[in-house]
Amino acid sequence: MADADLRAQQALAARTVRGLAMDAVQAAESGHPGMPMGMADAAVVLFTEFLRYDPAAPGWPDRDRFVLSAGHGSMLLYSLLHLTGYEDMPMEEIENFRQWGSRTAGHPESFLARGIETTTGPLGQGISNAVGMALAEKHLAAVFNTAEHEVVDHYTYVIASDGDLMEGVSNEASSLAGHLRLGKLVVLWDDNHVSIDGPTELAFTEDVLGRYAALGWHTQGPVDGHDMDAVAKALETARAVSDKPSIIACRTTIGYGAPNKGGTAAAHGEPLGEEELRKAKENLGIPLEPRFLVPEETRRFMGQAACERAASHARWEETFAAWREANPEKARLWDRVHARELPDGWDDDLPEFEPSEKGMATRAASGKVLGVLWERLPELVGGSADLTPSNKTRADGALDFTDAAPEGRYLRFGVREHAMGAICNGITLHGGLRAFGGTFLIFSDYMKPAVRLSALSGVPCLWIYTHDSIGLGEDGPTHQPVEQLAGLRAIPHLYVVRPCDANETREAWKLALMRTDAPTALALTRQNVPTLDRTTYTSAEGLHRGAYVLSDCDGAAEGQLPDVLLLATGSEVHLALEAQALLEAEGVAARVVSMPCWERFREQDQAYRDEVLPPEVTARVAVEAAHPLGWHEWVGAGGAVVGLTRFGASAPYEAIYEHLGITAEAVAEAARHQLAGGRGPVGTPSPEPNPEPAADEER
Ligand SMILES: Cc1ncc(C[n+]2csc(CCOP(=O)(O)OP(=O)(O)O)c2C)c(N)n1
Repeated sequence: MADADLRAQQALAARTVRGLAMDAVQAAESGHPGMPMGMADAAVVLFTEFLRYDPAAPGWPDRDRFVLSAGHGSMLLYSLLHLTGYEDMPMEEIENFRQWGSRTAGHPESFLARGIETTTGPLGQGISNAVGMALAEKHLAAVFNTAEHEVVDHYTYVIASDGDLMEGVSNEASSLAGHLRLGKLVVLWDDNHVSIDGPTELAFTEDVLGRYAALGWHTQGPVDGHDMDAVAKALETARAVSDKPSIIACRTTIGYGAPNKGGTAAAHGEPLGEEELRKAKENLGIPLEPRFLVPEETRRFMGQAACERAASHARWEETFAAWREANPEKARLWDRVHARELPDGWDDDLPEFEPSEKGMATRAASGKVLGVLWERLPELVGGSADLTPSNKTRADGALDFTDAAPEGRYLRFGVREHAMGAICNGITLHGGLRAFGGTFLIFSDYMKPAVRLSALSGVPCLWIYTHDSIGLGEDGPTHQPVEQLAGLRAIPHLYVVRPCDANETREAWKLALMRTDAPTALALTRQNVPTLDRTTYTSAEGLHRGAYVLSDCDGAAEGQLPDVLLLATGSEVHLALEAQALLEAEGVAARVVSMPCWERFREQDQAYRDEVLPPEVTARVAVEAAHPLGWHEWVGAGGAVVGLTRFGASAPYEAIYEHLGITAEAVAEAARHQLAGGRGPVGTPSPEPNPEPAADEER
């Protein structure tokens, strides 16, 4: 197609996108027309000249990735997926924008329609996911490409808004992308000078491109985002820069075409209104009726463009077939990791930990298990947010991923928890890899939005959280999680696993790896905990059912029910066992239930749950060095929870446990109270107010 013709067709397509966005938002009576109208020109150039994709094979592994980081502009993505012929995006979906059961949710959801690479909407996440995708590409290229055949060679393109670039997480991720020289990452920044509150000059006046240059990026612009030649030229330049990620500032007008609302915050997040919509259509040369108009010419052009873009898929299939033929071993690995399957024997002979009273920290056990898995599972990539020695996330001899050694799998995230979360999501979403990220449990708060998105969109990352309680000791209350377990447990689809000893930790890793459609968080101790003798206690494999009877009362074999149930997770399981012994000496029959993963236990059938927690036994005590929130689901309204309703303290951990009343005696006392018909928590300290600040003269 001659250049002038191409531009004319692209302009018509961009106009169609604007029309669809306006109409869909108007029909839904909610949504964001401004961003799709503003970025339609640049996006059409990207989709018709640069992006490599195949609507007939949305999961083609070597496709370019396109991330709409500014997820509120979802109609931009939906329109393009529709116009290029993605099966999941027929016209009914466009017409049902934001309606119950549609694939066209308010913000793009990766699990609702093929072609949506990642769930976006929380600003800053998409661009940070894209860093993970670009990283994954670079690593997989190093692993799978050969001198003869390139089977991994694609770009990651992003459309990001001002809001994306205001969010801290994008800076963290962009900083790492610059450091790692992710040259195939290209960001189109919708530099429209408008956000919700009004002009960006209210709050965002920094030199964004200067900042990105300082982060090690190649920068261009501002270019006129409505000048298709300029956008195309900038994209070409960006692609040619192979040693730095690129950002192109595209100056656009939000709500382009709307005579009154265009260029203002009023176009951002609400329907234009019938009057303004009519005028905008007049302005743009779009017939007012029918709504959702797609001119035949545009449908043909976009279909044709998609076909041309997909030609690279056909070529790739040829290369891929030749590569497979020449590299059967690599091909086997490729098939396995892309299917998210584990290799035969992957869990044979994982470390078995000898019983020991001294025991070991569960973080240490985790490190040992990971050390073995690391060798067996080349799809595992991950690291820590600068706490590698503490988190035990690095296998001996693991190679760091760097620009010079992209075959490395160990990721040095730096002190960037939030970006770590989003990058791990991007890596795992990319396909072919499973990512993990480690930090202290307390700093799960610093990355919670990414953890939430991993759960929402079914991304099977592993979150490795060590230093999981007051048991970390002297670092004090700033570092001691109290409310974090409850917060994480409240995230739907996330498994939160808090193993009680080294062998449960091994099983926790297995559980997490076998879970391929949702994430798992491991909560691990800093301090040593005994390694239980599994000839005395039941097998650690019970962990796979979420909760299990670890130690029953005498007479259980003859069918005797316990008088009281003692429920615990992690390090406090050992307190429950001690309390069991105290009670037994008094003639009280207590059962200890280890409950490492509540979510998993909830999924068991009622019969198993009743077997572990017999409904007849209502005297129940839970112990966990954390906020009691949630435990009443298991102990019942009248049950007791020995937990923490205050912040921790700075001291050797044994002293903290003692002072805060998380002890075996407190558990036993609560059990006695329960058996005497008492209700609720006895033996736990009541919440303490924060200490009064010292008077000035005392400071
Ligand atoms: C983390 C996060 N905070 C707040 C919001 C709500 N929100 C949606 S868009 C937006 C800002 C809009 O400005 P901009 O990013 O420039 O988008 P534009 O108006 O140009 O479409 C905000 C605050 C969000 N989606 N994510």
